[in-house]
Order: sequence, then structure tokens, then C-alpha cells
Amino acid sequence: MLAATEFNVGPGYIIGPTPPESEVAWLQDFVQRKWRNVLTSKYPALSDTIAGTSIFDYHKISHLIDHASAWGKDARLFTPAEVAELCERLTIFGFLEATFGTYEIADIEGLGYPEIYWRLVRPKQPGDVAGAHADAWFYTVTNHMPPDEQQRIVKVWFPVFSEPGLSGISVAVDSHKMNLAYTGEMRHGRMKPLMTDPRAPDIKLSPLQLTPGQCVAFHVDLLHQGIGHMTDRSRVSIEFAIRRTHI
Ligand SMILES: O=C(O)CCC(=O)C(=O)O
Ligand SMILES: [Fe+2]
Repeated sequence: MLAATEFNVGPGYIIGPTPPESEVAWLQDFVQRKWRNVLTSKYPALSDTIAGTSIFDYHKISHLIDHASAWGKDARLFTPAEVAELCERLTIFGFLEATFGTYEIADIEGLGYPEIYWRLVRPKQPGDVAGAHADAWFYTVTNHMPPDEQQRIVKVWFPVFSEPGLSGISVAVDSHKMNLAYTGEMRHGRMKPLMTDPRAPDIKLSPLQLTPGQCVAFHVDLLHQGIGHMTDRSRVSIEFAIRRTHI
């Protein structure tokens, strides 16, 4: 097990194993079905188009959809039953326990159950990815989480459909040790963080070469950013945070 102190002195993230192919196939089908169900319920007139489109081709039909309003966080959250199914099927959770000891999946927004959600990023749409940030900034300005509780949290991200190194996530190695400056501002009706650190232009963000189902677990103070990719496939990924029992 990796003690919190060891995690703090390391690069700020750890990459999980590649899951078996059968698990990846199940995961991709599970998320694609969820995407189809949510989108069809919002756009019943498009049901045939949606049924005939792969999730990674979403950008080819997204002109028919009001993307921003269709894909608020509510639409991207898994239900308690879906969370239970993910926990049962994915080997990621065993890797996390072996690495971080016992934990619970955090309920950051106070939903009353473990919070796991997914994200859909179209190619050639830089607005689909957020600016570089550390999740601790959100926990502080958006969620008002006390600092001692933040120390127990580790963020977990993994691709479901992505092209390794071309789409996905990039991280600034060791940036969790930099005490980066940020402020809070109102965006989309909620307080959100914004990096103000003068060192920002010199900080290198390196794309991670993760394959579908392979996770990165990262420090809450690590600077990272979704890749605004230029390929021809929409990217789909899953995120959640764990709260460690022992640190
Ligand atoms: O997937 C993305 O584009 C951003 C992910 C992120 O910021 C996170 O998982 O904390
Ligand atoms: Fe983040």
C-alpha cells in the first residue's frame, strides 16, 4: 500500500494496469447504452439516428443537439444501480484498494450515494475541455470541503473511448508540490476555480498514454487538463474520487 506521504513525494499520479479485453468490451457497451438512453429520452425524434451512431461518432450528429444543455452533470452521473454494476465489473477498484488501502467512493456533490460520472469530448471543440486545474481547487471553492478531508481524497480518471496520447488527459508531473495560485469566479451559476499562477506558461502538461479502462489516480493538488484533440473521434471517459480510510 502507498501511504499518503509516499504519494505526496512521488510524481503526483499512478497509472493502473490494462484490464482484460472482455472487461473493456463490457465497459464500452455499458457507457454507450447509457449515452443512447439519455440522448434518446431528450431527443425521441432522433431515436433511429442515435441507435445507428456509435458514441465515438457523436460529433457527427451533435449539430442536431444542444450539446451544453443535453450534457450537464446530471445527465452524466451514473445511478446507484449503475455504480454498483461498475464496482462489481471493473478490476480498477481492486487495483485502487491494493494501492491506497480501504476507501469509499466519495459523494463530492452530496448526492447520497457514491458519485461516478462520465464525460464526452468532441474533437476540434476546445470548449469541450476545461482549463488546467487541480481538483482541490474545486473542492475548496465549489464544494467547500475542509483541507483535512481533501487530504484523504484521490481522484481517478480513465478513458472508455479514446486514442492513447491523442485524446484524453494530460498532467503536469510534480505540480502538486508547487502550491499553484488560483482564485474563484462565478461560471455557469456556480463558483469555479481559475488558475492565476504567474508560472502557468512554463508548466508542461504531458499527455498520458492510457488505453480504454486503464486508470490514472492522481493527487488532488496535481495540475491536469483534458486534451482538446484534433482526431476524428469523440472521447469518452469516467471520473470519480475516492476517500481513503487510512492516510
Ligand atoms: O476529462 C477531462 O477533460 C477532465 C478531467 C478532469 O479534470 C478530472 O478528471 O479531474
Ligand atoms: Fe480535474
